[in-house]
Amino acid sequence: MPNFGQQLYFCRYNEVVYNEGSKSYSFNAKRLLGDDTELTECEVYKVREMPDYFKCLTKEKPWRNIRLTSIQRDELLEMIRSYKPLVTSVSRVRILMIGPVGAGKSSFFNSINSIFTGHVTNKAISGFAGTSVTTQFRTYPLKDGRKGRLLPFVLCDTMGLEEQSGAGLDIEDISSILQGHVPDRYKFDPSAPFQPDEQKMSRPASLQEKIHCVVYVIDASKISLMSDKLEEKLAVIRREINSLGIPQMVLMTKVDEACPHVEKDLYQIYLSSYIKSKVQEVSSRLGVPVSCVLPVKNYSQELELEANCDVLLLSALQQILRLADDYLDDIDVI
Ligand SMILES: Nc1nc2c(ncn2[C@@H]2O[C@H](COP(=O)(O)OP(=O)(O)O)[C@@H](O)[C@H]2O)c(=O)[nH]1
Ligand SMILES: [Mg+2]
Repeated sequence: MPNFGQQLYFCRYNEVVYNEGSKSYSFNAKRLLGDDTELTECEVYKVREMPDYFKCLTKEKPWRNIRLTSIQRDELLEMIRSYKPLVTSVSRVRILMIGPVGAGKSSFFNSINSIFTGHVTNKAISGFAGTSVTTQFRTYPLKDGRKGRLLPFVLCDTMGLEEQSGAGLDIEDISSILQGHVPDRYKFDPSAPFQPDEQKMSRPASLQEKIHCVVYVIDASKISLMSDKLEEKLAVIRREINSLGIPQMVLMTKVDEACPHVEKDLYQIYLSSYIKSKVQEVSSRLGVPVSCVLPVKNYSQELELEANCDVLLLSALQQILRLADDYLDDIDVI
């Protein structure tokens, strides 16, 4: 007999027909179904108490020390505008975004572009279409203001990562991108990896053309649902990137969808024990340190910029630039 524990109630036409607190249940068709042998459906509901970390915001101090104010935003903006890559031969740091379809890669570019443009824009196509909406390799330089000068970084957007081999972005494609061989607007072919131009391959790409930091983009509410296959694929990619010495970090997107407190008020993000637990989960599943997992909320439905949202996005970018600098510093020594 199935064991439903101590509290099992059966109802028939809204009347409780069985509510004994016994541990196991013995089936009595007459009592339970009124001798109806043509039972077409039986629904079983389980009522669970909300986990504590979901119910409450921590009463202790915030788990990260970032103030989500407009002063902080202005400081970050200034710092990023005046940033110069550590090596003079590199004028702009190249950042590669990798992640499953719909995780928010294109939206991250749009969000950063919006902040520097001064209003919400949607230059990179984002949205849902089952498989990847983005099929081209796109490198997006960003401008400071509509007619402003170029900012010191380039965001590279890729096709989504899919768990099956032969679908989505391939490890060989990633390797070619990292080494700076894939041109802007190259259209990926999921059934065949990028074929480099023989002539171009004979000379290694310059440091300026290579990738200086890899950012995994992961949806906070999907991390628990990530399949073992995709986790394995990510592990292979990580090993390849590690072997090239390129730094890696994680952008954990859609924090608003993951936690109801954060959805209501983004200021609560560093008080949410749930988001903290998700950051730890992402860190252990992807094998990157907790300090390299940055929770963000991309602009998706908003029409106006908000300081708290900007601070999260810009501090993630600041972290990326710091990692890229460490990499360039290392290369320079060699
Ligand atoms: N609520 C919310 N929605 C987001 C966030 N980031 C992305 N989205 C939405 O998720 C969908 C997929 O995003 P997209 O950037 O196209 O994902 P990509 O396939 O990784 O490029 C879009 O409808 C976005 O508006 C976020 O932080 N919060
Ligand atoms: Mg996209």
